[in-house]
Amino acid sequence: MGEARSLPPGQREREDFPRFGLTQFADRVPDVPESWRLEIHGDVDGSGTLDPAALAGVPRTRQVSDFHCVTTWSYCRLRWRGWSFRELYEGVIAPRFEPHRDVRLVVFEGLDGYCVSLPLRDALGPDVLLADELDDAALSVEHGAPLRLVAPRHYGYKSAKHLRAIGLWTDARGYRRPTPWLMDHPRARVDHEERGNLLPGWIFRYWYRPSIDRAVRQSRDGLRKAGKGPRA
Ligand SMILES: Nc1nc2c(c(=O)[nH]1)N[C@H]1C(S)=C(S)[C@@H](COP(=O)(O)O)O[C@H]1N2
Ligand SMILES: [Mo]
Repeated sequence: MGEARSLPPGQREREDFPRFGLTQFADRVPDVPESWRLEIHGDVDGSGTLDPAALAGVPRTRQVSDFHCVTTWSYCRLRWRGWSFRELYEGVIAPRFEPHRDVRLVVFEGLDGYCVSLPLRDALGPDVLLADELDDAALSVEHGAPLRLVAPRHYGYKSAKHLRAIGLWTDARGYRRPTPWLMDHPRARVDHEERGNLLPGWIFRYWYRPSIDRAVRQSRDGLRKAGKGPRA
């Protein structure tokens, strides 16, 4: 056994990093394009898309971070590579797309139809990345190719995979939540155990834990049925 690690409240370390998600997304494995393209829309004056060439002036960055799913499993020391969302926002998105001054919500939209929001102040946090590499390899489809969000201080459901668009909004009208309101905390901070709304966070532990094995199986079967993995 390795040295004892302190995990956030209610979390348990897993030995593997499974493909994971809501059951309704298990079978929606997107066809991964050769290269990514991100539509930027919402309460912005500019319009259009970003691609890797548009990020040429933004330095690439590496980050080692732990990943905490709201269902209570954690996987430690993932090695991501990509771009800091803050640097991308300040260096490219803000000057090019001119978000309205009172934009406060960022909506991340996936090729599989998944959609999740973070307050802009959280998305601009120091360790939020758009990642295209994991553990020194191109991001695989199971973990969100071609490009995904990595927001380690927030539960995993905020780290949208397979990004296709980012919405910048002054309010929540551009947001269709992926789950019932009860399960979608606006911030979902791991160290505050913000697992959901209304009830204290720890109550959700006992509700989520029994669902993990089944969700892992369904996610794995979804990949198989799509003929896309998992990697050996
Ligand atoms: N596009 C998309 N992003 C998603 C999901 C999803 O189903 N689709 N599931 C979320 C959930 S609940 C978790 S825990 C993580 C899982 O990331 P992984 O599959 O790389 O382990 O992705 C999050 N981002
Ligand atoms: Mo999750």
